[in-house]
Amino acid sequence: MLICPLCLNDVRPGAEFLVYCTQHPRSIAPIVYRGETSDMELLLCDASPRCSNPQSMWEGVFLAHRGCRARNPFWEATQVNVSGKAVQIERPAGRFLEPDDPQIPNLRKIADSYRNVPEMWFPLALFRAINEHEDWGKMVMLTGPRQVGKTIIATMAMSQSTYVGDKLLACTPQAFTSMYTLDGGFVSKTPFLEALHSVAQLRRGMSADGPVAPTGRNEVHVRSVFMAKRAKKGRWQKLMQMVRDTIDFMIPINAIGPRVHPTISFFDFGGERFGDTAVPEIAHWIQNMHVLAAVIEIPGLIRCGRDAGTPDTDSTPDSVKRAIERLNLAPESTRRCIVVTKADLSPQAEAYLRKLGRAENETSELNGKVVLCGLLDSESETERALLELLQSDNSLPVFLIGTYNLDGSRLGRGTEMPYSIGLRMFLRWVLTGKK
Ligand SMILES: Nc1nc2c(ncn2[C@@H]2O[C@H](COP(=O)(O)OP(=O)(O)OP(=O)(O)O)[C@@H](O)[C@H]2O)c(=O)[nH]1
Ligand SMILES: [Mg+2]
Ligand SMILES: [Zn+2]
Ligand SMILES: [Zn+2]
Repeated sequence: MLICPLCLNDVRPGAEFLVYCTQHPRSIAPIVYRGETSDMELLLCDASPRCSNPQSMWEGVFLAHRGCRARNPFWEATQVNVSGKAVQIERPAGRFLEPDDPQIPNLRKIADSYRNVPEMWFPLALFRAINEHEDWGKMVMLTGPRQVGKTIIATMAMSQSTYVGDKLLACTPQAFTSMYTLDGGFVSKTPFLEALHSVAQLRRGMSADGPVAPTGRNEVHVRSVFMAKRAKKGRWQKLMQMVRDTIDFMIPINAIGPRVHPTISFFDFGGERFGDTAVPEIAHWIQNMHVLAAVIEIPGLIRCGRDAGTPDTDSTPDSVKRAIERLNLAPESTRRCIVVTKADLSPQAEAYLRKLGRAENETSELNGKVVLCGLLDSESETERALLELLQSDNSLPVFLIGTYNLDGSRLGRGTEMPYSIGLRMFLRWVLTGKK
């Protein structure tokens, strides 16, 4: 089953796509999806001689899903208006700023060529990222209550700083974000652009300005990180070559061509969706995922006596309790793990992060599971349950992650960019299944 990366609806037979190629901009008849595997090959530029269909994110084929609920930011009532329309995001005190991202001039150009199309355009690469074989694209569901740090993880996975000096995961991330409101209505313009803006800032080595806004109740952000390979040959390149060889062998005449960049797509839901009422929906989404990451935050663990007396309300659910519930929802085929966020806030976890930061490639001799077990309080019923789960399930890895300098204020300067420790190890496990 294919899904649209913007509205997240199933793409059913009869669904229509518009195709636009940045290298051969001209009118192409809409493509109708018939429900066959080979339909993927229709979603192409039909220029002759054959379009090179570049693997770069900002060139090549873009798609629009007809009837998609995601709106083009340039759409105005009855048609697209690109002239005179600045794409802006609002800042406090009535200020506005224009996000600067390679997606925006592109989107402007495409919108202008199809003035009567209200739907949002997106790169073919993004469509492939969430619809192709899991050898190429991993879909990761980040689950956890509000404010545990899910969005920070998805965002920092797009930051170059996360990969600096890594010899195993040798890559330059390229990022694409999309964002959707699940409960109908149109995607509001600003949250989408806000997401673009924070990633663009990270790409330029600046701190994301202002704290990350809470993900709305009914929103899910899909953030796809494209692991563009670095020039130097390393183990990673060899591994990718192997995968590529296999794919070439399996699909000898593949019009689309093998995808060069492996991807990780994060499905980052607003925390409150994870109240008990959302369980059927979560169970549905987990079926599609390759990886389920149950996110637990350190502040909850180092606060004592929580079980006694403090009711677990939906607005402040215990992240440990939620993690156990969500892990139990995952089907056999979904790989599961625990991610412990804000590890910089506990002395024990901090010490572990510092060791990890010094170790080349954040290797796994350092065991996050041991650290987490040390932090769990066996007096607490919930935490004891997690201890038991960790001890009984050897295949359940634990990743401790800390993100520093989130407000850009460390060292007293406002320009230091945030960086994460521990994230790389998690990403490598997501991609390869190995630590
Ligand atoms: N110190 C520290 N703070 C963090 C870390 N990760 C996240 N935070 C802070 O925790 C808050 C919540 O982070 P988010 O990533 O927005 O949380 P979320 O899980 O996406 O929350 P919702 O979207 O509301 O469900 C923000 O203020 C972050 O700055 C971390 O590793 N260390
Ligand atoms: Mg969020
Ligand atoms: Zn073309
Ligand atoms: Zn759609």
